[in-house]
Amino acid sequence: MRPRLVTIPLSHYCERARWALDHAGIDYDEDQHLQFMAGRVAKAAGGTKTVPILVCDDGTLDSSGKIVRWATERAAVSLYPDGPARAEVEALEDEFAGRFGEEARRIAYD
Ligand SMILES: N[C@@H](CCC(=O)N[C@@H](CS)C(=O)NCC(=O)O)C(=O)O
Repeated sequence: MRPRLVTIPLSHYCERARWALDHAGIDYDEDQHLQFMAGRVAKAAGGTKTVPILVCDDGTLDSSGKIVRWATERAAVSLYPDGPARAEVEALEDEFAGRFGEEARRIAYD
């Protein structure tokens, strides 16, 4: 199955997912929607109301972080360092892409 990435045009989270898939050399179809329509499409595909989501053989990955981790498992060169440094990178990633990133985009949208 060719993966389908549901996105909106202006989104750092969608760009993050695209970047990880491109880095891993994974071919996918981008299914882009206007902001106010994307939530419905994401939910219908089994995700939450946010994008990006990736619909693939492994199911529906409903956050950019899950997509990055899925992509890195398939990449020739990992996106993460080996050893204990990986946990440190993932913690920073979770912090910046978690509440901080969500609040930052809320302010930007408003
Ligand atoms: N933690 C999620 C956040 C995704 C997110 O907040 N996406 C925004 C676009 S940048 C969105 O779908 N907003 C619509 C909404 O919150 O209803 C991720 O990493 O994918």
